[in-house]
Amino acid sequence: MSITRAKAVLIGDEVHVAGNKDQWGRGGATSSDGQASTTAGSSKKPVYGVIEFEQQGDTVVVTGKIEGLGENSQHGFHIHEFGDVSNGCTSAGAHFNPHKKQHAGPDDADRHIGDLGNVQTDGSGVANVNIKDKMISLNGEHSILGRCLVVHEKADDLGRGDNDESKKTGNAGKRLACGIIGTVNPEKK
Ligand SMILES: [Cu+2]
Ligand SMILES: [Zn+2]
Repeated sequence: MSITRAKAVLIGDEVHVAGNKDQWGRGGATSSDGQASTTAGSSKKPVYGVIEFEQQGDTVVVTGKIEGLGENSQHGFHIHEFGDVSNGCTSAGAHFNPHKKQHAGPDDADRHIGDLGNVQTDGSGVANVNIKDKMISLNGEHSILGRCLVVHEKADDLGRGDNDESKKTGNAGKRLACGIIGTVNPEKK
């Protein structure tokens, strides 16, 4: 039976990394002034998002909302190869790329399977995600199940930059948040 629905909960990378206390007070070490090491002097909301994936024929519809990002900005949005957040979003590995292609944009024929481009935020740092993609799948060789969804600090240049990194990562910078893509109850909306 084919899988039709999946979901990922994006959680700020600092929450995953042992020794960093997060904005919710979880995690480990505090600095000498008692402030959480990653949040000292800042009242910024943590990055958090819930993203759903629905297989509709050969298309996967990706919808949801991410909050706590920069205002009016673009953020690289990819499937990374491993569903492992044990050392934060770093352990998710590189972009999901089973055919050894170069990094590109979602509308390019030659791209990493995981290249979903960018999400765009509004004036409150909220991105409403609505992407339709025919390259990712919830089934078969291009299945994204058990892999990681990652949202980045900066805009993905979609492989159009003038440096080597553009063809690998799109120069999207740090991994702000990530979440493992898992199956959900197909009967519950
Ligand atoms: Cu990425
Ligand atoms: Zn890529």
